Formats: sequence, structure tokens, C-alpha cells
Amino acid sequence: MLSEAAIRARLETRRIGTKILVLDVTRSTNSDAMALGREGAADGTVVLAEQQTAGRGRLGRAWESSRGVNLYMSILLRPAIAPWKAPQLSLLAGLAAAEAVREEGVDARIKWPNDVVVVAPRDGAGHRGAAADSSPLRKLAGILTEIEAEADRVAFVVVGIGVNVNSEAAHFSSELHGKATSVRMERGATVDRTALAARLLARFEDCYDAWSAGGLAALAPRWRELSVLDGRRVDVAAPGESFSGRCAGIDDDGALLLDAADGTRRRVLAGDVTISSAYGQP
Ligand code: BT5
Repeated sequence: MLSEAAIRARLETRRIGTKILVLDVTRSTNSDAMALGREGAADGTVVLAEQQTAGRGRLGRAWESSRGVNLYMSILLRPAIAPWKAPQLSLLAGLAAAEAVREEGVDARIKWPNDVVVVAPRDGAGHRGAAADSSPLRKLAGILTEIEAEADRVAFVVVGIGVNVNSEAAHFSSELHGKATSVRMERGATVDRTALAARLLARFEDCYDAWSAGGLAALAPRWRELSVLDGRRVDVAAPGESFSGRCAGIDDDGALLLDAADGTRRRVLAGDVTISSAYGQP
């Protein structure tokens, strides 16, 4: 079981985790952290839960949140930033989560804007019984950033991070089979959730400090190293529009850069991305 004391004993952060709340069952740790934010809770407050009954993804989607096996955590932050910069926090949280999981020996990578994924072996080796329609990218973690803001200034931000740590295939709904994975499924051994939570918070603080001082540019080399999209042909479903092109990385504002066949370059600020070419053939 997760506990505040056990996480704190391993925590090496200065400002993230000044207050830590560990809940048993809740609807959504993001909703809890948003409520705490409205009540004036301090910058760096962290909410974790053993189970979520209404875990949320982006755009009204759900986040499957099995009991007692994974990490569901939300970080409350009070940065002095304009609202348009808040999505950058999803990017740095994804980077932090991927880096923390990589220390468990799993080749976790990032997929703009908010996914941590593992690239499945092309021949399906190591994933016996993988469905024929299984994706080349298996989602290991997702990020949901929400804000409370006025037009020109953020009051607070909540960064929600869901990591599949010790889930087994049977924990996922049939819809996610072949599309979701966990640290345990990749590594073949159970992972200490407390240690991973503490490491993730430390990684997050490291990324957050770098971003606060130098913006996304300060994290660009780390992002590029782990991105699965750079150089690949992708399709992007953006609000009300869709685009295709070759991904040229992200810019310093966090927009995805897409080079179209006609030579034009487009900046995409929000959307869902799928890789259109076979993964091994950029
Ligand atoms: C996300 O949304 O990936 C954001 C997930 C954020 C979850 C955390 S948990 C702590 C905090 N409290 C919350 O209530 N939320 C945050 P999106 O990109 O929209 O992806 C959602 C999609 O991922 C779903 O439609 C499914 O296809 C898939 N999915 C759902 N649960 C999953 C899981 N456990 N593992 C992998 N994929 C999942």
C-alpha cells in the first residue's frame, strides 16, 4: 500500500510534495487537487490514490484505474504564467514520467502531447497472444493538465499523471488489449510503487525547475532523445481539423511541427497523433 510516510522517506524534492495526501478510493485525483487548489492549498501539494472510480483522460475520455497496482497522482502548482503556457506542463510531466520509468529498465518513450509509450517489437515477440490489431505503440502512462485561470494569468495548475505500474493484461478492458502496457508487463517483475512515486516526483521537480528557468528549450535535447514521433509520417486529429505530414519535433512553445508534402510547415497546438507509416520505416 502507498503511504505518505513511506513516500516522504524516499523523497528528495524541495518544493514538490511539501504536502502529500494519499487516498484510498476517490473519483479522480485531478478533481481532488483542483478542489484543494480552490481552497488555497500550497504550491507543490500532491494527491495520490490507490483507486479512481472516475479517472479522467483528455476530452471527456476515461482513464482505467485498477485498484492497488498503479500510480494515480496529481500535482498542484502555482506558477506565474499565462494560461497558454500550461500545456507545456504536460510535456514536461511526460518527460519526467518516461525518465523515471526508464530507471526501472523499461525503454519508455514519449509521444506528443501527453503519452508515455513503449514500442512493441515488430514481430510481436515478447507479447504472446497480441491481438492482430494491436498497436505498435503501447501506452504506459498518460498526463492530464487542468488549469484554473483568468484570461491572462493562471491561478493554479493541476498536473495529473497516471502510470500503469503493476497492472497485468487482465486488469485492462478488452478495448485496451494490445494498446496498453505496464512497467511490470514490460519488465517481467513487480515494481515498488513507493520508490517509483518518489523518483517520479524528483524527476518532475528537476524538469519543472529547468522549465521555470529556461522554458521548454532547456528540455529540448531530453525530449528529442525520447520522442517516438520525430522524423515519422504522422496523422494529427486537431480540434475541427486534421493534418498529415512528417514530424519535425516540437518548437520552444511545445507546438508539434509538421512538414507537409507541399513543403509547408505547420505548428499544431493540440490534437491526437497517430503514426501513419509502419513504425520501423520512417
Ligand atoms: C490521458 O488522456 O492519457 C490522461 C490520463 C491521465 C490520468 C491521470 S491519473 C491521475 C489523474 N487523475 C485523473 O482523473 N486523471 C489523471 P488521453 O490522452 O485522453 O487518453 C485516454 C485514452 O487512453 C482512453 O480513451 C483509452 O483509450 C486509453 N486509456 C485509458 N486508460 C488507460 C490506461 N490505464 N492505460 C493505457 N491507456 C489507457
